[in-house]
Amino acid sequence: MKENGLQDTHADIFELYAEDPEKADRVVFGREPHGDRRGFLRGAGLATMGAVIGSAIPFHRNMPSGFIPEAIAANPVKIAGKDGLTVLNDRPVNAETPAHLLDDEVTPTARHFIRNNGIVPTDMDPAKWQLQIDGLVNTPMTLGIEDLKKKFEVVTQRLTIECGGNGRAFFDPPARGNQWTLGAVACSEWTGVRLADVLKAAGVKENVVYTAHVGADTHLSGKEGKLPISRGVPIEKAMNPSNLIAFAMNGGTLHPMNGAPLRLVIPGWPGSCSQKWLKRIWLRDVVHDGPKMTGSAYRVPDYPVSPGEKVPKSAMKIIHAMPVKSLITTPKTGLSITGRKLAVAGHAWAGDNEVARVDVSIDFGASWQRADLKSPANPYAWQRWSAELAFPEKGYYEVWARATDDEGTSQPFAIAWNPKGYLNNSMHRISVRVS
Ligand SMILES: Nc1nc2c(c(=O)[nH]1)N[C@H]1C(S)=C(S)[C@@H](COP(=O)(O)O)O[C@H]1N2
Ligand SMILES: [Mo]
Repeated sequence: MKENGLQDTHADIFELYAEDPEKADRVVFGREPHGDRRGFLRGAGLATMGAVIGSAIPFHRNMPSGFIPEAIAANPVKIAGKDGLTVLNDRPVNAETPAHLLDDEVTPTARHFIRNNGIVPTDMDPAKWQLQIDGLVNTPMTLGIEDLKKKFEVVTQRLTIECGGNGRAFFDPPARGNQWTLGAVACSEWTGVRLADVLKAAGVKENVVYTAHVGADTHLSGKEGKLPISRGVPIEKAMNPSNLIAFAMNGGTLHPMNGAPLRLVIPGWPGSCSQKWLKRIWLRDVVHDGPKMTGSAYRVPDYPVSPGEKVPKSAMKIIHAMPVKSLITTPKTGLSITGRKLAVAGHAWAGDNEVARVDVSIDFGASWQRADLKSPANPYAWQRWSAELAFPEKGYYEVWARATDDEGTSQPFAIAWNPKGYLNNSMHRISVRVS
């Protein structure tokens, strides 16, 4: 087991073969732009396959396109304490959860996605952990986890965290960054103290406009003192009573990859606001300018752009709330059924808003059927929806789901393209064959 929790190098290709052989095939074998036949293993693909296998492949010309070498098939990547996640990268570790494994109302720790920007800290001892609250406060504080539990009310909440880049893989033209498909989202049950209570105890000065969050992870370059990511939120958002400084996840300790032993959970906004391995909250009188706060990171154009359009930096504004979105978590896409009826279900969430309705379609959006929708367990918990479908005859169908928030905003069919691949809340669809 390597220090980062992965049991294998070249995790991306291994996992790609395990989860999406066709995509792996394209990556390794190269795509033939014309004709139905893919190329032979060659060039970069051959080198990659060789590196993964750990040696040259003398008879590589005989390997059929799409072939999964046994050495790869027999070696799926495992992250300790995680189950069924698709690993996108191993340095830093990034892994998402297939939609059908997100069916639980409360996402189990083993299924909570991982988005790391740097190297996970090695020392996560909760007994020694200290959180510093400083900057523009009346009383700077240093608090251990036991201090937090003693001094403040401990609360448990189901809170949705979604990466700002979830859905980036569907961008055309593509956007650089982790190619998340659907599963960089989760709603675990978090236990901790309210960020607002801690800030009030420290005494927020009049001139504070933004928080700045610092974690204990280190930069990929290994440069000392260089932070991989340090984001913040406007003080008004920071004071929302749903934000937690969390020391427990689903009734247990935080998973090491999800920020053990202490993290922020700022639901409804990009996951990047929820600093893991939390060491310091610094209150500032300017918009925080830490790594991934400036330039075009976590920013979208302040006007609609066409796909591929160049956007001046000055027009890129910081993302606040995440948009309304839903997932179909049951059944898994690609299902074949013999009857005419099918139960479908999933979750919906809407940034700082509540979801008001979910509709489903089996005819490519020509008509819609209203789904049953539950109220959230608490603010910022995703909401369970379900529907009973009846297919008129045999054939190929797609089930589409569309959530609408309490301001009347619905999920679009098309992606609102932006240069960095954020906020893809286009409708989720699954395929169903009825025979
Ligand atoms: N210290 C630290 N906090 C972090 C990150 C990180 O790389 N380092 N990644 C952020 C991003 S971009 C996201 S989407 C969430 C993901 O939380 P998770 O890995 O627990 O799912 O953590 C955020 N907090
Ligand atoms: Mo993220």
